Amino acid sequence: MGRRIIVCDGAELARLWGRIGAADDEVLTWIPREKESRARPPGFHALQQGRSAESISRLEPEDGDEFALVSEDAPFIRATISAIDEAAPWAPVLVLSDKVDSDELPEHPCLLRAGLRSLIRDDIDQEFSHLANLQRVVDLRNLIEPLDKLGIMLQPDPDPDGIACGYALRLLLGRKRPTAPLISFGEVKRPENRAMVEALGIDVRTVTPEELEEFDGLALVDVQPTVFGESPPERVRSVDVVIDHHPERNGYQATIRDIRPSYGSTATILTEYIRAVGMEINPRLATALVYGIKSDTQLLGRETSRQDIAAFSYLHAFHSPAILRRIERPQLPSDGLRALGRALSNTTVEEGIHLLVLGRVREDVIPQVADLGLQAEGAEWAIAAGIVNSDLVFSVRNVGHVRAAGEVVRAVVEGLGVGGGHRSMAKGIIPLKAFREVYGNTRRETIRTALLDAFLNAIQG
Ligand SMILES: [Mn+2]
Repeated sequence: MGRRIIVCDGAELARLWGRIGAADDEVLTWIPREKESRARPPGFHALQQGRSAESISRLEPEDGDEFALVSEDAPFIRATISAIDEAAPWAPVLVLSDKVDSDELPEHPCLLRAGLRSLIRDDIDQEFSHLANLQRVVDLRNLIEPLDKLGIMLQPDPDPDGIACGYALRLLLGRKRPTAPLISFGEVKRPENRAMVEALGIDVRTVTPEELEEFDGLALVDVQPTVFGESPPERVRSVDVVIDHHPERNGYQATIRDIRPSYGSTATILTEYIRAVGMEINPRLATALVYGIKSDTQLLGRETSRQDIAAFSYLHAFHSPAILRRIERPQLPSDGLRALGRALSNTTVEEGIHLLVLGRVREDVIPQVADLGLQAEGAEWAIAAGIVNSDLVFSVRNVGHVRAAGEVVRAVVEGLGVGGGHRSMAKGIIPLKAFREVYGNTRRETIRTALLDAFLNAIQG
């Protein structure tokens, strides 16, 4: 290991370096400026020959040593770099300066520039942001502490962001399920979201507006009361806490509100809380929050803020890849696999469309088969269709540079059922009754022909 040789331009910058706290293994030197009369900075060794190769040679640089130049003066930096190059031609150089930009520096095979005070400033700003989050948690804990029973309320049909945040808030408040249950006006419906609550062992209770009376306080996460309709139940119009990233709404009271519309997920806010209090983060919690951020930002895609990315990378070290895989790739039941086998046995990709018709299956099999279908050679679109209860349900995937999947699905289901989605993922539902009225029956071959035609038209239209 080589040494770090710090070369400061003048006594003032040397003293600044000393005040920041020099590392033990650093060789501290300074080059006195002209007419500099103040005393030698403590701990620093003066380079009496100034910015010359002789000065640097006196330090007996060896292979492996690294240099840092601390200066706000471009000519000083250029002269000193050339002195270092002469005395130690292989040495890497870090220039620390707020005023001198990279384009004022000479060509050099191994040179980096960074700010000096601005670098410290960024760290300090970061700490103040942790402090603001800590203050939020202190306020939250003080407010909730006296309440016997807190309802942590999620939106109806709770999504991964909401579920993760509810779980995180409960742990932050040091509560357990009986004194702070996760509640919602509607149940967790989507198969992916059910896979999440099952894999993580999180319980979300469905409540009626009347049942809210049993709670001494309400905290809403990833939702604001206005979501509950034009005239939300009386009890949710005045709540204790709202933590959300959707645009701020009026028309309700909240003692503590923390709403950050620039964030891609509420899980990012909860992660900042956890980080600020230095709470231990277990793999289940980290996985829940990682999945919440991923699903709300469509895998850190558009509408992702730098805070979302910071939270994601913080959590990533703690999450469980095994649990995450179970959520994202739920287990396929045997009959689902057999249905897939039959559909694959005579599969073809026609005009870039890979359509797999499964027959009657469990609903969560369908999106997984659609994911798989897109891997077929030549496929730009994959559609997996199956019968669930009295509906024809289909999931759609595409490679991303074609027409938006959501639009295509809306065109396909028009007048027949419901559907929608994003650019590369979508879902449609057509009641079997409506399908039969148009196409005569619901045999596999009929579904296949009908969907293929409808998709060809919608994609080309
Ligand atoms: Mn959200």
